Amino acid sequence: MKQNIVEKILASHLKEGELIKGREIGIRIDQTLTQDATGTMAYLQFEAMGLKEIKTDLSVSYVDHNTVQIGFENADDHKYLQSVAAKYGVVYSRPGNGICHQVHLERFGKPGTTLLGSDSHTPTGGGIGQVAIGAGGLDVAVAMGGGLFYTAAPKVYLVRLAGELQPWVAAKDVVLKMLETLSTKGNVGVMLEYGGPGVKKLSVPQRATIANMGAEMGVTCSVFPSDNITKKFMKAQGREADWSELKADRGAKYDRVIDLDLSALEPMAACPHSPGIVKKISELEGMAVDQVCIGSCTNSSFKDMMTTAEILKGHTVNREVSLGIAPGSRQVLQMLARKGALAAMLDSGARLLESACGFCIGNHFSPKSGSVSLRTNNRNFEGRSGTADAQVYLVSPEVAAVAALAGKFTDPRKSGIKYPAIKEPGSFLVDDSFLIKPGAEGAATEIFRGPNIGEPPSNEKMPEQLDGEVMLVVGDKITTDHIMPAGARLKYRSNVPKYAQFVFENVDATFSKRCLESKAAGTHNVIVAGESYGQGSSREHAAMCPMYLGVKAVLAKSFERIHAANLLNFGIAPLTFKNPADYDALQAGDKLTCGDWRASAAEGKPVMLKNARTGAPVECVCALSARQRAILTAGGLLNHTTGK
Ligand code: MIC
Ligand code: SF4
Repeated sequence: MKQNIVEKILASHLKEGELIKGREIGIRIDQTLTQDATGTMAYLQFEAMGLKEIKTDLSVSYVDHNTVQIGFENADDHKYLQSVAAKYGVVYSRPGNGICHQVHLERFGKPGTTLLGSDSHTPTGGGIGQVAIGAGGLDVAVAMGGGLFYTAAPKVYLVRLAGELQPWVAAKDVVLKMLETLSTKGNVGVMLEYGGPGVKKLSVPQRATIANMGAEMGVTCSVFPSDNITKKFMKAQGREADWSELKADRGAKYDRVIDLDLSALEPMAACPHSPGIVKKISELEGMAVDQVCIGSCTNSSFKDMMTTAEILKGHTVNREVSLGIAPGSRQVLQMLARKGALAAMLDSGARLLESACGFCIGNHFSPKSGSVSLRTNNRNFEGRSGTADAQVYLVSPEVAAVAALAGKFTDPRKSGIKYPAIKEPGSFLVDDSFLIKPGAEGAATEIFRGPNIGEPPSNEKMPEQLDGEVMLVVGDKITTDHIMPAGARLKYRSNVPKYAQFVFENVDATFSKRCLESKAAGTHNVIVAGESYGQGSSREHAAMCPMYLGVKAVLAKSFERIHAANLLNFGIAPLTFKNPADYDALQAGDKLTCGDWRASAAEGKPVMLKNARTGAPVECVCALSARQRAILTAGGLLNHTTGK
């Protein structure tokens, strides 16, 4: 049978189930990655499951999110992560080594393998030919211990690229065009495969930028072929031995084909407050800009940074603009320093930021009130920058750098600046001294637990009956940033009772307190939502903290993949309305009951709720596999695994 790339990788990793669209499959995971903001809890759960060592080919623990280190909390987490990595056989990437996805692409990504990461942008690895998937920390902990990763066998869409990017048009514009085509919702269960002659015109980092922002479309992953360009990149990283060819069979089938002519694209921006609101730069020209941030896991490769430096060289950043630049990895930073590019950036007036997530997650460099901020990262959700009323636009480094000089949105093709046609280097500077490989001490390593390191929270079994109350009704496209804010709150990731105080903080600041009171009174808390609930980040805290607050169910018109899986993992029922119009009939404060709550879930029957205020039934679907039903009724994956 002719296979596409996705089918080839999935088939060679399939351990349970069949590759029949929509059916649950269990696949073997070759590599895992964690980052500190999700990783600390992932390793605490790894320990709680009683696992003794990792069983993957490679697991890496990165520290890149919480590097601001105000107070002791972040540093406590870092030390915990370092010690736990040494104990269980995980490679530890020290703070300062760079952003997980950028470093993984440079040093570890391997074509044809599977990568599971506790970060929604793990699909960046698709740029090097990996089926790279984002998941909650608990799923990653299970995979580290040798367990399978379960997901629905996907629909595969081919994105057939033709032509070639024109000067000033970037990989970011390709993925913004894709977002315009597919939007940010309705793509659950889809994997994208890029192909066609245009692929040959894209470097590995450009492919990685495109794969990275597949996360914003809600697709499970995006995969590129592994070809000579991939081989050259890996050779330049001193890793030619890890290369293998990967291509679709001629005549392979796809569920949908999307044609995209690279030559026809032009510079674009995603406008506030969604990556899916895409406009051409020519439509935004002239709008004043207050802040520009260049970096993040989407656009911080060597070429992105060299291009930025070349544009800035010999010019001065507009005095009304604050420009921050965060090279994606220590490798990139060291190379910029050696090439003199760092000097060009500093001379122009740029502020150099750490090689970390930083501005992207809003834990520093927040813009001023009501400002316009141009950023090269992947998400512009309201408030994510740390400033509630900032207007964040997502653009390529080329557009960002030109705007930083002009002080306003400028079509770079008309800027008068010479286009910097930077080439990929023939060899990268390889210095792995910030990667600590597990040593001989292994199991004997003592784990460091500072006062910021808590216990993973536990949950009761699913109650037999639901005695529920609607605590909050929210609309469509609620992101995990709405549910569980990051930014200044990030440092509480290892302390669930504290972090839980901030659930829905910017939507309804009373939510957490009300939930705790109602939980104490024995009521089961319920959230009601519209379409595409749980977009964005993979943070399992957006399920774990609501679990701690006594939330037992989320009723929504539809869910995003990672969040739905996280809800299950923490024993919260993700229910979809049989009749979406029932959403309109529900109000906060409504009492919802169900006599055979656990039994219906256990048997996979429709869940019939009763609204005490109206007397009306609310029929919900809980479409789960037998394995998922067992997890839900056990009160979550930790209980299910440990047999509690
Ligand atoms: C993000 O970009 O939102 C994050 C922060 O990287 C998250 C992970 C987290 O919340 O720790 C993600 O994308 O999964
Ligand atoms: Fe870090 Fe931002 Fe990438 Fe998330 S999207 S991993 S916060 S750089």
